[in-house]
Amino acid sequence: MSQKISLTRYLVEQQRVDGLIPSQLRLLLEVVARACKSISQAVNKGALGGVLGTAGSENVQGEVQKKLDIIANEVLIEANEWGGHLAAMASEEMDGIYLVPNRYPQGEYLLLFDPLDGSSNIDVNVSIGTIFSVLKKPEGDRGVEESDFLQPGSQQVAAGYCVYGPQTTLVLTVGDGVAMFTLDREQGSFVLTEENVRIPEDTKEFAINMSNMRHWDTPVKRYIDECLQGKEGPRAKDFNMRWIASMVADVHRIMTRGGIFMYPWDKREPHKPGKLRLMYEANPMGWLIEQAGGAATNGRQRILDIQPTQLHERVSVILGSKNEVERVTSYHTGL
Ligand code: P6P
Repeated sequence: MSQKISLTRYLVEQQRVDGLIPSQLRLLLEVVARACKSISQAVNKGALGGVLGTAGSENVQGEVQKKLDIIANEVLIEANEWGGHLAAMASEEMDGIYLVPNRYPQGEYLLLFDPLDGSSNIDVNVSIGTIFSVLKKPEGDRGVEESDFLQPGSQQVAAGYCVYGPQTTLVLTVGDGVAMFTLDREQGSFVLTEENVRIPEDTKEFAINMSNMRHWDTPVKRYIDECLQGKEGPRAKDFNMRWIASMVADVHRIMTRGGIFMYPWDKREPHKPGKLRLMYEANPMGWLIEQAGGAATNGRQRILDIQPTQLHERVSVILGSKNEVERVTSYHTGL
């Protein structure tokens, strides 16, 4: 049987071979992975763990918080604050940034996360996940401020997600391709199960919430309409549709077999550029998709080139198989 390579060994070898992973970053990634294992345990308990249902509070987005949203957030904060690898954290579930307390050593990284993405699926036992993004703290001895987080996605030094589904799978990039690790519950460790992940440049599968069709902008309506016309239409092929309403699960399917995921701007809240958040959803997912040979835009611009102006800003997201994303983007730009 081929030898199992643990996440720890993978990261040590990546550090040794190409120096892409300084020791502080390797520690950070191992701590985040350990936190995801704890979150996976809590998710798997479900009703038996008393973790289902709402927490009776709202987050900064004005969304009702589920108990597991808060649990996952606390697990990530407590796991990461003492290790000396971080200066501060930011989360979908917290209004402002979280500075590492002075009683702990300060590190050179900033960690951003959506602790539990897809919360609407928690109580119905459908896959959910954790998304995270790592940036470097700007040089200098001054304390970290929120503006230090406002870096384009192209500045990320690591990004990943952990999907809590039939398997618990951690998907990670540090800028040298994408690797997948499956949680071996008997050993309690993540084991390398896929590396150099590649997304097919073409697809026959799109993911979008069709109930919003009447609110979409013309380019999105045109693209989906052409897909729905199938073989008889301009695409000359039939398409399939998926929508799990959990970005992590939809993106994981695309990482595994290709496809295009779209959560575009729509007329319901025209002042908002989109529903999904740039800093801790679109940026990490966009980098992972690009690292696997796909593309990620907001319809007009590469996601990773967007200069953030607010920590919780939203963005229109079109990502996945390169040729499909480029087609949708061309319908927006006319190029
Ligand atoms: P809708 C989950 O709440 C989320 O942020 C993403 O994970 C998911 O893709 C999207 O929202 C689902 O949104 O409007 O279809 O419920």
